[in-house]
This record gives sequence, C-alpha cells and structure tokens, in this order.
Amino acid sequence: MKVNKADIVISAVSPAQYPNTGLPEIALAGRSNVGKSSFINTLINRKGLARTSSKPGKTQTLNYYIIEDQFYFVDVPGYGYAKVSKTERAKWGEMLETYFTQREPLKATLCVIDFRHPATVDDKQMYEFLKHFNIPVIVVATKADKISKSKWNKHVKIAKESLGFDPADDFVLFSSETGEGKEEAWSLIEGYLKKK
Ligand SMILES: Nc1nc2c(ncn2[C@@H]2O[C@H](COP(=O)(O)OP(=O)(O)O)[C@@H](O)[C@H]2O)c(=O)[nH]1
Ligand SMILES: [Mg+2]
Repeated sequence: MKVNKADIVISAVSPAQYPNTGLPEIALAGRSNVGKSSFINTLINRKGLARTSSKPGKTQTLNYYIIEDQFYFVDVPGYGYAKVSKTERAKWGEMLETYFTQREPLKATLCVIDFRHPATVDDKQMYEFLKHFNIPVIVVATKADKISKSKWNKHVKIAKESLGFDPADDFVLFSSETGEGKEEAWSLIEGYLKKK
C-alpha cells in the first residue's frame, strides 16, 4: 500500500473510546521496546508518527492510527512491564483480553518479537493466547539488521523453536532500519484487509 495519509486517531484508555467506523483493524502485540512503533512508522514511511522510545513505555493505552482512511493499525503497548502495580497490570490484562477476544473489526495481529534473541515466556504466552482464540497471527521478527545475514537461518530456527511457531502461520523477517520485510508485511496485511 502506498501511504500518503496517516494519523493518530486516539490513545484509548477504555473500549468506549475505540472507533466505531467499522474499518478493519490490524493490531501489533509485543514486548515494550521490541519495535512496534518503529514497524508502523516504517510501513507508512513516516519517521515519527508512532511514538518510539528507547525507554520501556509506561502509558497503557491502545493507540489507533488510521491509514489511508482504509484501516487502523492498533499499537498495543508491550506486556512485560516492570514498573506498574499488580492492580494496574491486571486491569491492563483484562482490557487486552477483551480487545483480542471481542473486537469484531480485528482482522489479524502482528506478533512482534526481537530477532536477536529467543522468544521470551511473555512472547510465547501472547502467541499461544492469540492462537487459542483463533486470531490470525503474523509473526514479525524485527531488528534483523542487528544480526549478520550469515546467521539469519540459525536465528530463524531459534526464534521459531522458542516461540512454538505453527508452520501454518506467516513469519516475516523485518528491520525498520533497512526496510527488510516491508513489502512482505504489506502484502500479508493487505491480504487480511481484503478478507471479509
Ligand atoms: N536497529 C534497530 N533498532 C530498532 C528497530 N526497531 C526498533 N528499533 C529501536 O528500538 C527501540 C524501541 O522501538 P519502538 O518502536 O519504540 O518499540 P515499541 O515499544 O515496541 O513501540 C527504539 O530505540 C528504536 O529505534 C530495528 O528494526 N532495528
Ligand atoms: Mg511503541
């Protein structure tokens, strides 16, 4: 998709604030700092639309970006927060569960993992959760630029094994630095957007 138009719509703190346009949604799930915001910025060719940070984020909101008036990217801030209270974490977990299990316009979720390291317990849980609820998943292994190409095969194997990857799913090797995987990601996303 050639993107000329992209805007943040809302940072939603509660379901009442989710858009009611009925436009399809593509969510991004993954640990804080893994590269979700960078992924969005890379796909839409905008450096700073989705906020990126080198610090793990604190805000617990679902960030809706409208793309070409056609669909939303929903940036779901990372699980695995160290600094939030138990109560806050439980509340956040509930909000995510409700979103992922009941959100009708949700077409697919990008499960974003760090290509440099094996998937974490949190990554695996998120992946299994999405699979359990039959939510279409695209695994995006990002920061590929940090690994030399000669080691890519080995890292793909490690990533898949540690995640318990289902070969029926799609796996995209990605880098927001080099644009690796950008076209492949777009073509998979567009495939889901076309599905009824
Ligand atoms: N080298 C490299 N750095 C990345 C990549 N993607 C994200 N980063 C960096 O990782 C940090 C966290 O990225 P961000 O997109 O904010 O992660 P988020 O918390 O998942 O939204 C930032 O410093 C980014 O510049 C990538 O593909 N390659
Ligand atoms: Mg982010």
